[in-house]
Amino acid sequence: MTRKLTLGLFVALLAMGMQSCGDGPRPANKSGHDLWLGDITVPVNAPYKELLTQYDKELGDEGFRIKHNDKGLAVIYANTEAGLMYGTYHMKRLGECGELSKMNDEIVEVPAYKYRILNHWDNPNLTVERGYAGKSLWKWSELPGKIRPEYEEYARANASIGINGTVLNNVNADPCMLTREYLEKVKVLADIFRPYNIKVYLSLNFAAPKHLANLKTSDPLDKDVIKWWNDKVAEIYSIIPDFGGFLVKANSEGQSGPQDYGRTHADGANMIADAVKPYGGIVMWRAFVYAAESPDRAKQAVEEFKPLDGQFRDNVIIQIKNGPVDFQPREPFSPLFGQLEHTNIMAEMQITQEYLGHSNHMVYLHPMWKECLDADTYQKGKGSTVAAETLGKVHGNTAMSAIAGVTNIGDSVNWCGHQLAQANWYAFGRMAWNPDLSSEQIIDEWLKQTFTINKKFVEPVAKMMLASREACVKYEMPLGLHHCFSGAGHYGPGPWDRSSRPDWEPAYYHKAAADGIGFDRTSKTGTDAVSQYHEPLRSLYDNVETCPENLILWFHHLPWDFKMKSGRTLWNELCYTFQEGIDEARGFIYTWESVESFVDPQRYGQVHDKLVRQAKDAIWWRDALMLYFQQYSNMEIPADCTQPQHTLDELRRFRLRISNYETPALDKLPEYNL
Ligand code: GCV
Repeated sequence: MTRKLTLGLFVALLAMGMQSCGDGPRPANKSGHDLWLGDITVPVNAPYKELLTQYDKELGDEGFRIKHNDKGLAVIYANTEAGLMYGTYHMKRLGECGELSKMNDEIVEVPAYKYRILNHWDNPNLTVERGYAGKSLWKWSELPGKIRPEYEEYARANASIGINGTVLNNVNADPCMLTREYLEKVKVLADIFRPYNIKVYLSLNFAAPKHLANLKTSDPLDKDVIKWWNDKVAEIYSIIPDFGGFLVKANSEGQSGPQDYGRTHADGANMIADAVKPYGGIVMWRAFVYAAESPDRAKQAVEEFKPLDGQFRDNVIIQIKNGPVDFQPREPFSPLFGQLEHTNIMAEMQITQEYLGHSNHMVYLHPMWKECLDADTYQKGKGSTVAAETLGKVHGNTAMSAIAGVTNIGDSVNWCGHQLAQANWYAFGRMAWNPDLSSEQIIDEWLKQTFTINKKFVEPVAKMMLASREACVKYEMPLGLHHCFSGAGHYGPGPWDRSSRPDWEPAYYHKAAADGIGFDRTSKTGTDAVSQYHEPLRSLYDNVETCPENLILWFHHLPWDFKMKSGRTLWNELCYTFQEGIDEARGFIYTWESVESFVDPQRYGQVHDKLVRQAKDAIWWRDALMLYFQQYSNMEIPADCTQPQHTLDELRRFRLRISNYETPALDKLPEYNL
């Protein structure tokens, strides 16, 4: 049977599709990777496209208009080639989704965010930090000589969803990326991506002057250091004239930074910003900072960055993770989104599923990201949503709006490790183009372009995927629990795990004890993290009566018999919420089985195996957390819940030996009956 795309997005270009490897017709893509069918060339001078001779302000540099001309032909109009390309993809998408009739009305599309960027956490040695789709796509040792077809396929896929920038290497950056040798390799990728309106960026290692030039210091105020960066940036732009700029992780998790020299984040960011400014480059400076000594990691970004508000150059953007801790299945939005007024800010979402079951679990992430973007910070009253803040609308600085997603892409034949995880890559791009699109619309588009437009497939699978994020929250960390992960690769539960740092131990976050569970972040008895939120949120979160129950253990430490809105005790509420997660994960298997006839055997089987593991992991999570917490609560798991299949001792003895660059094989995990 002909199998259609794996990445709906990819549709865009042609009436083509991506397909799995293995039996069945080979795709026409050159890499043999799991990609497009058919010819992918977009004829740039096709008659249905017209470059405008007078600049149309409404469309800007990347937007397009589709309308009928006097001959009744639908024509794409744009100010730029990029706009025409995006318009073509749009038309193709409508065609693939069976929605060409939408072109009966005029269509105007303009991307919401100016910078729509993927972040790769790829290392020069081909490992990918928190990457669960094989090795890095970038084969550095072969470049610049050998060019793999995947590079252009990657560019096309991204262009079809509007991505216009990519940071090629890990934020834990190897200084070698800035050597002439590597820059020549980067140039090759930049040249391939350019026709697709995609700029390359690099993560830099702040100590590069010491590493690469043997300078005694990397102090951002040292004149030799400043000169070194200026010269290095000039060299980069001489090789890659449209280089986008840098992403920086500084003074975080052991990375070097300006604080090593008694300087501030602003000193460091501005030094780099000044170097790239003449070339139009930008600096994305991460706010992911925390120190072991702090009593509350969730507060530290605001504590460090708020005092620096207004001190950053206008080409610096502070890149903030969606939540205040670290990409947990559910966090409240990071309060830093509502705390800066004179500083550009952007959101960083994680597309790779570090904390959501790696590429073993099917979790459609758009609802999680949208929850963050739609959240109201109330910084300037109602309507100051995270989206509005990061679009620059709250403070009237829209010129530098940006959003980043840490990718889930590797050299795996299906690109993302799980056949359905490509939906998250797709969703990120579509969201960056238009944050108002609903989760429903995006998954509908992706499924239609990737599998079939048959409703009997699309409706149940969309429903399943739409439910998957909430199910993951329920079976991993319900009611605001967070960071109960095993230190081994952040896969599976490890509420008992110990580490070299207190804030790397789950007990720092769940605080389970005889008197109850949860992190007290209230104003009177806790860390007062609630006060980093504006009213009415501050009071809402502070008061246990009004705090939303899906975040209650994020903000409150509560007794095991605390009465929940359902009338149950907290203990029972935890048990039953886990149970819902387990039941939903089991249900995903039945849904998938019900659509078997619409999917080729290979993709069907791969997804089925992983859904089975996902449901087993759901029980594993419940067993581990509740058996561990039971030591403190002395309460029983209700008889009508699935009963534990392993003892606490067995689970504690289980060791998953994986690094931060791997996902576990399905047969290396604890066995469970479903
Ligand atoms: C790239 C978390 C991850 C790290 C990651 C870090 C970051 O701590 O576990 O692997 O490092 O976030 O975002 O910098």
